[in-house]
Amino acid sequence: MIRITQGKMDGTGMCFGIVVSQFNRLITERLQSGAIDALCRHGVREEDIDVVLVPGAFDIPLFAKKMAESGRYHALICLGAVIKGETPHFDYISAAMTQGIKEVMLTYGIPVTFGVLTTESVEQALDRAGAKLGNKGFEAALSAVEMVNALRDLSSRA
Ligand code: INI
Repeated sequence: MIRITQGKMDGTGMCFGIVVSQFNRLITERLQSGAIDALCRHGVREEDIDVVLVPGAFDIPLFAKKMAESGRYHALICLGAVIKGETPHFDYISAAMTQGIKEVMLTYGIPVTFGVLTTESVEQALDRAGAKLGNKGFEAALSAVEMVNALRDLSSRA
């Protein structure tokens, strides 16, 4: 029989850390609200959500690492907005941040989801932070809940 593992969308009893960049705060505060909304709608209690504000997207991996090290969180959610039109070092910041977030996830073995927008313009970022194209913060939080449950399911079968 084929065994299919898919995480449930139920965050009851789980604890989440959210690392949010303050750069482009108009956008990241919307991602943050989206993520908190997603968690609360899926059974997570407000007291089980910790938000850490960092200066910019480049700084996210260090704080994600510290939070993962603490052992307190079932998953972490990383939120930010790097906008190409505003920074000549867009590629460096995006690459370092992406790689850093991935490293934390694989080192600590907990889901560290990626809700960092990398866009050409502020308009594109706003579209993905609750306007025309959904809210990537909400999606990153949902993915975190789903992955925690999928990992549990997988380890219960091993
Ligand atoms: N940080 C961002 O999150 N988004 C940006 O668009 C951005 N730009 O444009 O430079 C940005 N820079 C700051 C960077 O992430 C760090 O906070 C800074 O270099 C200090 O480490």
